[in-house]
Amino acid sequence: MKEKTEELRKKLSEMLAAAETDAAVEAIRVSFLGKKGAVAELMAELRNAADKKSAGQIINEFKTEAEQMISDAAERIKRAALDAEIRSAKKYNPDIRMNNVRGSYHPITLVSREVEAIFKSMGFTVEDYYEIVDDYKCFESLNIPKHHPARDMQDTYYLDNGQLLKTHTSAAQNAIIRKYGAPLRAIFPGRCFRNEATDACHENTFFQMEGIMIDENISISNLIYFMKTMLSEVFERDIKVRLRPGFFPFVEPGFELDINCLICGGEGCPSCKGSGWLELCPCGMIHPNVLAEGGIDTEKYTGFAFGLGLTRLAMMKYGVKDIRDFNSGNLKALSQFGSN
Ligand code: FA5
Repeated sequence: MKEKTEELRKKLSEMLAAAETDAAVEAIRVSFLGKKGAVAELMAELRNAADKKSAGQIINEFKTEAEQMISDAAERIKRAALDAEIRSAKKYNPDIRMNNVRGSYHPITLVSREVEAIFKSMGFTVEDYYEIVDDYKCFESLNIPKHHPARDMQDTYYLDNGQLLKTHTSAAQNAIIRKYGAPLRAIFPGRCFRNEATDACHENTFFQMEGIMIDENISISNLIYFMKTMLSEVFERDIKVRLRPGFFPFVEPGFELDINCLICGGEGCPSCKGSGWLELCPCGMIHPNVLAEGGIDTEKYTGFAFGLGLTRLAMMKYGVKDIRDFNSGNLKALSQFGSN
């Protein structure tokens, strides 16, 4: 029986390889698995066989294998037909998308990918986090207890269930520190929401990119090195920055890193609210309370964190004068920065 099924398997394989249509495969299926097909004939032979049991098993194994071979061939033909259809559609209409309009990446996506690549090349991983978080994640884990005046800096959208829309990407710090422990290098871009009065440099929905690095002996020099590298690679030219003290309860010491406004060259315009400088990337050494809340041994490890204003960075990089253009859905304005 074994030789017979081997012979049938070979024949079936050759026939299926030569089949080019559904109908051909179906004919082969009937000739092998149909009522009067090759398998049925083998079964009929079984009646007189001495080794009914083992021969029956061989036939059944062949039947299962034949079913699989036939279904694979049918799938191959279906896929080939679909490919041919796509090819012919492209031949007569090279761009089968709507009215030949090509999509393009949003400038925030472009700038985010660029910054991600820079940090990845320096050993940082890119993490993702929720947009809806709880009070603990957004404030308490960051050394901002209830009723702390620092909460007033971020007018928050609360949901009926007590959760809130994250006001800053720092809201992911605790979860990411807890997830990986130390040493750690991670960035996490994300959308943030604040109840802001909007103007040329403030939106109620905007993007930030948080970065944290925790290890032994991390100091302010490391922080400054990484900020400088990132900015010089994004802008590919020398730009003026200034570092001044800034207060955030989750860092100590904390800094405001401002960039000379590239829209007006520092003269003062609506994009920088007339100051010639734009607040871009507050940063600082992570407060020991925040490290401890994330389960880090504060005797052994220190770290820095920054909160890059990604939407503002895109403004400066692409010369967009009004931040509100990014959320406008205006394709004329948004599609000029890069195509897919
Ligand atoms: C924060 O959100 C802190 N979480 C940043 C931080 C992280 C500090 C880690 C220290 C360590 P701030 O509220 O300043 O800080 O926002 C950070 C940046 O986000 C700003 O510099 C700015 O570039 C951008 N940003 C803030 N609010 C808006 C807004 N309404 N529209 C556009 N961009 C904004």
